[in-house]
Amino acid sequence: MSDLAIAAATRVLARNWRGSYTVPAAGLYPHQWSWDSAFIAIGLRHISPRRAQQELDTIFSAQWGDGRLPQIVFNPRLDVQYSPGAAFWRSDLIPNSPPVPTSGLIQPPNHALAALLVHQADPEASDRRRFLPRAYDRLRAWHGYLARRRTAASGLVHVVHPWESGMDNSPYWDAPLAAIGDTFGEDIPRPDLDHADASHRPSNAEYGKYLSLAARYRDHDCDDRDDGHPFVLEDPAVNALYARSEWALGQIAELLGHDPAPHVERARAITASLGSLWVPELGCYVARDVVSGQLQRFRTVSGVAPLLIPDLPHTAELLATLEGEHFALGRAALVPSHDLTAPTFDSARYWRGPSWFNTAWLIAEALHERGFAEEARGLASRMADLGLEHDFPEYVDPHSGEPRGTLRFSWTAALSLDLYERLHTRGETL
Ligand code: 9WN
Repeated sequence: MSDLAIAAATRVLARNWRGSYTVPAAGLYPHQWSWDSAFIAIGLRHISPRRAQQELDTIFSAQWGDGRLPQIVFNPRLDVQYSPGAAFWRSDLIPNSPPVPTSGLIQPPNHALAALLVHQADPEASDRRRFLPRAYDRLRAWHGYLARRRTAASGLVHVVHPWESGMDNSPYWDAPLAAIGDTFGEDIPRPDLDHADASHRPSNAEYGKYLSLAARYRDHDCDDRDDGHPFVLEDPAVNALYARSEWALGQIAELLGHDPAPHVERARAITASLGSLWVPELGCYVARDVVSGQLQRFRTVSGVAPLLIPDLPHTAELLATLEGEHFALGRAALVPSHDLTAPTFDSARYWRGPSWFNTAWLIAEALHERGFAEEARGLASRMADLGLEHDFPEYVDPHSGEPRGTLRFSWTAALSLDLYERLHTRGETL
């Protein structure tokens, strides 16, 4: 990446900016997405700390009464361009929903980590606008929701829909979705296929299950009290981000003169609970289907994401898994979303093989934090270059590095920019 590249990434973020938030991609994703906004804020802080704060403030302002941060905040004027949209969710009819139309689902909790990084980019600007105290209240309510409504007896947070994991068609979800009889019928709206190749996207069969699960959750008022809900899964990356974000909340608490101990305790408790998802033969964590009790024995990028957590017992094994034949760190383009050697691997389709820039950023950050400086630097600089080379693609083929999905994707631009700034402008060791 060069100055030219910084300008190109900045242009993508300007093009996708909608006045108070950034859309993930102009055509395919025309609304605000929760974990996208947190990743985008991490890059925006280098362009404008004020805009990065605003990005997070906008998602916070759509917080539900129960503390959840919604997967999507809709722009109702663009409703037909994305499915399922505001008319499907009709969130105004659901108790606890905010005044703006949103989805009832959630996405992974990366927001506290983003809020801390945004604050640190310009503490004075943050203090002037009282960003951190405001964010802390919102984030405590958000994590409170996860603890109260989404934590099972195992001590782990569960997702009730593949979309909540952010890794929508991961092989983790194959068996749990197959066990669900209901589907949405034949008439499945797919406006996404106007913007991306069908072979890069989830199948119609998967969409049928996605829609029927979402409709069921909505029809139970999204209240998390539906004991028969057929999809309840514990995902390693969701829990890793939750734990990492609790560590970040602890740091935020300290900066604000509050007691960090409750956050550190919660982070440690999640880390201990994650032990039940560790599979030694695979050398990584896996997801558990709470309904069937079965571990979903696949190697995915989610299963190596716990490397993000300080004091993790399996750090060395995770690095070995990343560097081995399954993820080929340093040889494959970025970090494949799924095991390169698995029969279920598909180099083009969404979360079943292609490498994504947000997970590459998380792994680079994790390697950096765990002290694997050379590996972190290698991944970070490849990521910054690859984004620019292909006009900031949504994901890439892990063998060839060729672009897949849509282009000018916001988190690709934002996170490439972040790594470039840290490596070259600030001279971080990353
Ligand atoms: C459903 C917006 C989102 C990302 C997800 C990614 C994809 C949506 C979709 O796009 O999911 O939320 O329509 O496919 O899987 O991680 O947040 O970029």
